[in-house]
Amino acid sequence: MSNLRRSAFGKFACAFALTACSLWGSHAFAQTGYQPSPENLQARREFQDMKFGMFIHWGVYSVLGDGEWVFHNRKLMIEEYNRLPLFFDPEKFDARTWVALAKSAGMKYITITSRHHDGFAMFDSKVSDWNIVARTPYKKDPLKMLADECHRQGIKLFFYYSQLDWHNPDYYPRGQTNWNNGRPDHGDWNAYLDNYMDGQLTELLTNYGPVGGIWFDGMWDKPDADWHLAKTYALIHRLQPAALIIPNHHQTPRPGEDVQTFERDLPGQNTEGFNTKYVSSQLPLESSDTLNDSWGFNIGDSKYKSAADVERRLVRAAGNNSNLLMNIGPMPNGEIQQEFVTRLHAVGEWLSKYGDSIYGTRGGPIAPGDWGVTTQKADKIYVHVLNWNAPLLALPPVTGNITSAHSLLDGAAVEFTQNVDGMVLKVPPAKIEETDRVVVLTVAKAK
Ligand code: H79
Repeated sequence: MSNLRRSAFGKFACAFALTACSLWGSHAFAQTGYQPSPENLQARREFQDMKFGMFIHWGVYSVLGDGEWVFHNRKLMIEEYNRLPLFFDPEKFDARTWVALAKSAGMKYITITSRHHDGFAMFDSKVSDWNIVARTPYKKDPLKMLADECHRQGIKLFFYYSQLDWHNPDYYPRGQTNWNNGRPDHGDWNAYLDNYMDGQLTELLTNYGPVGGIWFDGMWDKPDADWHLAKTYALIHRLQPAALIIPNHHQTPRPGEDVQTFERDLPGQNTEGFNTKYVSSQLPLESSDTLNDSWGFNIGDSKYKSAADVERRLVRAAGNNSNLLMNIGPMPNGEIQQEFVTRLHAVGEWLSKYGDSIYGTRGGPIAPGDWGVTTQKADKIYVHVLNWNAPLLALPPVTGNITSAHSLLDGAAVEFTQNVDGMVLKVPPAKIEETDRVVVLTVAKAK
């Protein structure tokens, strides 16, 4: 989605959110009585430990270099869009390179579009021929190659799955993103959910080995529909109990859901106008964003975030007890543009020095502020000083005695005082281009 789109629907989104809240107030559509399995709870903890993931938007839309909403934005007809797969032949796609890039960036998981709102399956689906193997000259299943490679390289793989479908006639009645693209004015909604969608989810959770989870998107297109969530969620948890359900519906989580994700926002912030301010205290949290201003490959988008910007976002996410899922849109030939690669390498370089203060941590005991955030792990509190120019930093009290403080980067001792009112740190002066000054506090175990 381009920045243009985002600014255009801000107001509409608010009205939409209110309606959706009232409709979803009851848990009628969720997996009632859901008790996460031990494997699922373990997977949630592992998810929180990973902290940093790679989001990938890749589909036949990538051919046009105009983002993943191009079908809708250009109001194309079905028979016009049907030509796109004919040109999708990613001869340079190499799963090993993609997974290696994620690893070199310090990312621990990948979430890739198995199908976006165009409904086009980027995997070998028997449910419909609207898929990469049946319709493109490539004829292969990149998700299978990616899954195998992720398993080899120790990266968890999650599948993004759009519940919204602009192509299937059974997605009927159509939702608020509807336009006349040549579909008939009738369709079988139950068949769409129970056969088509659940059928594809069964394929994804059966043919690709252990899957990290399913990242749902697009339910906001029909907020008042019955999405048979209880059935779908139970199916997923039955097929792979450890697979996490991560719905991007921008609403309060419902039973059966395992992670709360926030699109282009930190948890609880709503700068985009479509996120909820409610933050679950139970579920793992995730914040998604994109490395430029588009999700799918956009040839005209050069608004790249700097490596330092990505690092700051990751630190702020961690300080808010959240993961960061950072997106790239690979090119239609299967290559990832150099602008993304250099930035991701730089972030990985940074993480090789600062990763201790991020991976495996949870949000720290001190509320995030403009100055920075804290994370914590075992007997350590990591004070991340992101935006503070004075030599002394005063912080509120924390439980337990601080026995020592040192700079993460060089291990040099950091002067501090602690009393009932809080603590004062003498922050090491910022070196040039230092994104984050991290002071490691060791807390004495309570006796
Ligand atoms: O996959 C990427 C985007 O294509 C997809 N989610 C990310 C991860 C996405 N599409 N749109 N949005 C996210 C934002 C949603 C905007 C909405 Fe609306 C505003 C939904 C409801 C109100 C636009 C206006 C769609 C319906 C009305």
